[in-house]
This record gives sequence, structure tokens and C-alpha cells, in this order.
Amino acid sequence: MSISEYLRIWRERVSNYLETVFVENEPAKTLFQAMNYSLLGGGKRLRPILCLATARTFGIVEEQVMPAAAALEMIHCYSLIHDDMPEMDNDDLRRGRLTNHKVFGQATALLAGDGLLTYAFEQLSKPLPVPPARQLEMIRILASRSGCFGMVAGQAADMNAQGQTGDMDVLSFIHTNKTAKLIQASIEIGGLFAELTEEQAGALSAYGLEIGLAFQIIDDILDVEGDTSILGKRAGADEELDKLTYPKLIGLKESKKIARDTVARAVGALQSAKINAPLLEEIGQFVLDRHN
Ligand code: GRG
Repeated sequence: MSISEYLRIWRERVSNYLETVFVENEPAKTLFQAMNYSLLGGGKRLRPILCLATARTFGIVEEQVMPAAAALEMIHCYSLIHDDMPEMDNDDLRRGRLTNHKVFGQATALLAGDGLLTYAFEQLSKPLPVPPARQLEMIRILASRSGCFGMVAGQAADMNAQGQTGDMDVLSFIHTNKTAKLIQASIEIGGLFAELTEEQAGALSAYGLEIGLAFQIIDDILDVEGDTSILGKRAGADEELDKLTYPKLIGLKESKKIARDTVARAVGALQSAKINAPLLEEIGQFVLDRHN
């Protein structure tokens, strides 16, 4: 099976699972409609797929991992809802549709993000077929990578850097925290379904961080070179908001080279630990080749 076929199949299966999570009940019906609007509104499902693919690399079947994979997508969707709001990036378009606050209003969008964020942890706390210590570690990793020492800090630094000259240290902090840590968590959580050696766990962490960094470099590049209709979000937004990005700091050509080198380091980390992971290697290539 080609990697694009693999990604298509699992994108669909993750979406099917997510459709079963929230029933749109009264009296908070609008809240659940808003949560489902963003959770079920497309997207690559990269974070859940990375979680499933990592577990599969160590022989764990996807069915066991799906609740954790779904929790990762909930965190991601919450971050997109909040990121699009007028107080942050002020975007009208996401995944080819109107952003959450444009459809439901700001108050409901804020609550929909809050609902997804907190339910992700409820979901990850439900019984899973792993020893309690490993499940607790999954919860800790998700909190730490997405919280004020992770994604939220990255978003804050990203906002602070707008309109500033900035340097590579600041940009690295933004990319590592805003984007790479949640992607890293997806791989680490997938790995925690298996019993790994310290070396294997370390290699997965390193792979996850590097893949996450490459993903954001490509995201910066696509904002310059991409097409709004393919991206499903407004191209050129970074320049408009005067964001600190790789192309702004070092140009497109050098940015592309660094993205390639970063994926090579990710794959190298797996190979050094003798992890046979063709799937994860191909997902690395997909991160470089993607158009949206
Ligand atoms: C607590 C107010 C508050 C904010 C939380 C909003 C936020 C912190 C962080 C946002 C982080 C963010 C939006 C990072 C960008 C990461 C990124 C490249 C998103 C796009 O991911 P894709 O391409 O999207 O995987 P799809 O649509 O395919 O799922």
C-alpha cells in the first residue's frame, strides 16, 4: 500500500471514530455543534495517524490506540479554534470552511475549544489496555507538551514576536513549542502502548520532535508558496501579520534545505536505535512533500 493510500484510509477511520464521540444534546446543543464542526471538519489527522503508526510499528493494533489518537486530535482542534479567533490570528477560513467563531460566534468558539481541550484528558483517562503507570505517563506527556511549557507557550511567543526582528533562537522556541511538541507527544503516546527500551523511547522522542519541527518549517514555506484553495486556509497570512518565520529569517531555499535535513535527522534517530519503521520513515517524506 502506498503511503498516500495509507494516510487516506486512516484519515477516514480516525474521522469515523471521532464522529462517535460527541452527541449534540440539549441544553448545550450549540456547544456540541461547535465542537463537532471543528472536530469533524476535515484536516489531515496527522497527529492521530502518527500515534497509530508508532504503536503499529511495535505490533500494537490500531483499535486499542484509537481513543488516545482521538484525544490528540481534540487538542489540535481546540488549538486551531482559538488560534483563528480575532484576538489571535483572526482568520475566516480553516480546512476550506468558515472558522468556528465565524459560524458560532466568539463566546461559543471559546467554549468549544475549552470543551475539546478538557474532554481530551477525560478521554485519555478512560481505561486503556496498558499498565496504569504507562497511561499516567501518556496523560502527563499530553499535558506537558500542549500546556504552558509547550504549545501554549509557543503560541504566546509567536504573538510576542509579531512585528519584531527576531532571531533563530526565538524562532526555534516558537516552532518547538507551538507545533513540534504536540506532534512529538503523538509519537511518544503511540510508543507508550508498547513496552519499549529506554533507547527506543528516546529515539521515538527525537524522531517526533524533528518531524514536528520539519512540519512547521514546511508550514511556513506553504504560507509563502501555497495556494489558499489547496491549503484550505489563507495563504500569505504570516507576512500580513509580520510573523517570525523561516522564510522571513533565512529565505525559501535555505528553509527547504533545513526541512530536508531535519527529516533526515528524524529518520536517523530511528535507525540509530535499530527501530525498523518504514511507515514512520515514509510519513517523514510526506511531511516534506505535502501541499496542505
Ligand atoms: C489557550 C487561548 C489559548 C490558546 C492555545 C491556540 C494555541 C494555544 C496554540 C495554537 C497552536 C497552533 C495553531 C499551531 C500551528 C500548528 C499548525 C501547523 C497547525 C496546522 O496543522 P495541520 O496542517 O492542520 O496538521 P489540519 O487542518 O490538517 O489538521
